[in-house]
Amino acid sequence: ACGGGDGSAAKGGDGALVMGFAQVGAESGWRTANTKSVQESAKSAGVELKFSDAQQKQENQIKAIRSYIQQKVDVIAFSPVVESGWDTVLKEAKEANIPVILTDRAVDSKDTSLYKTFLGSDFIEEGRKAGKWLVEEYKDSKDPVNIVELQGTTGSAPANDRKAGFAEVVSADSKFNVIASQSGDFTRAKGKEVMEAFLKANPKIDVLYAHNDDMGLGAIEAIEGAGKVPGKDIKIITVDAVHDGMQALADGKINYIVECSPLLGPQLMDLAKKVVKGEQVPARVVTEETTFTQEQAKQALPTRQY
Ligand code: GYE
Repeated sequence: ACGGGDGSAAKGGDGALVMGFAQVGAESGWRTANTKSVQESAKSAGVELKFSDAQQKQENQIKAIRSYIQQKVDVIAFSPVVESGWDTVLKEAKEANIPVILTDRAVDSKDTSLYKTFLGSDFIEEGRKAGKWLVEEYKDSKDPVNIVELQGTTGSAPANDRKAGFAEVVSADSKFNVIASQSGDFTRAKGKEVMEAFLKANPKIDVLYAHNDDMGLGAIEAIEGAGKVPGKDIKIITVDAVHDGMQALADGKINYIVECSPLLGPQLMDLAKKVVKGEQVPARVVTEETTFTQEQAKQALPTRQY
C-alpha cells in the first residue's frame, strides 16, 4: 500500500485501484452471471476486488460496506438488496471520502450526493414491456384475464418497479385482474412454493407474471405438478433472460421474457476508474435491453453468454 501521508486511500499491490463490492447474494441465475461479470472484468481492468455476498440480508451488506470503509478502499460498489435504510452508512463512506457507485439496484435516499452514479436497468420500463406484451396477446378477447404475480424480494427496487410498470399498463383495461400477488424472493424454491399456494386458492389462472426467470422456473414445476401445461393452460411472462429461462421459452413453457442484463462488470470498472480520478460521470447509466418471444429465444440461445 502506498497511501499518501494525508490518510488517503490505500492502493492495491502494484498501485492498482481497490474496489469493495457488496453483492446481494446468490439468489438467481441473473445474480450468478452478474457476480461472474464483476469478477472477470475487475481482473481484466486490473482492479483489485474485495467481494462479499450478503445472502440477501441488508445488515450483512451494511457490515461489508463498513469494513470496506475501514480498509480504506478506493471505491465502493454495491447492489442494494432493498431500497431504503442506507443513509447512515452512505454518509459514513462520504465522510471517509470514498466514492460509492450503485450497481443494478437503486436506493431511495433523498440525498443523491451520497453516491456518484447508478448503473443498471430501468425496471419500470421492464414491467411496462411485460404488460404491453399481455395487452397485445389478449387484444381480440373481451373475457376477463386472471393474472397472478410473483414479486421479487420485498422492498427491492426491481420488485417495486416491475410491479408498478406492469400495473400501469394492464390497469388501462378492466378485463385484466391481478388476482394474487406475493413475493417469491427471486428464488426458484420460493417461486414454486408460492405458485402452489396460488394454484390451490384460485381455480382459474390465465397468466403468471414472475419478476424473474428463476421464480418462473419454480412456478413451472408447480403448474406441472398440478396437472396443467405451462405456456398453454397458464401463459407465463418473466424478466431476465438467463440461460435456463431462455431454454424454457424456446421449449414453449414460458411465453415471453423481458431481458435484464447482468453483464454490468465492464461498465462498472470504467465508471470506477473515472470517479476515483475525480472525473465527471453521468448520474444515471441505463443498461440496454431487449425482449424475447419463443422464436427469438430459439435463435438467440446458441450464442447467449449466460
Ligand atoms: O432480475 C433477479 C435478481 O436486481 C435485476 O435480482 C436484479 C434482479 C434480477 O435476483 O433475478
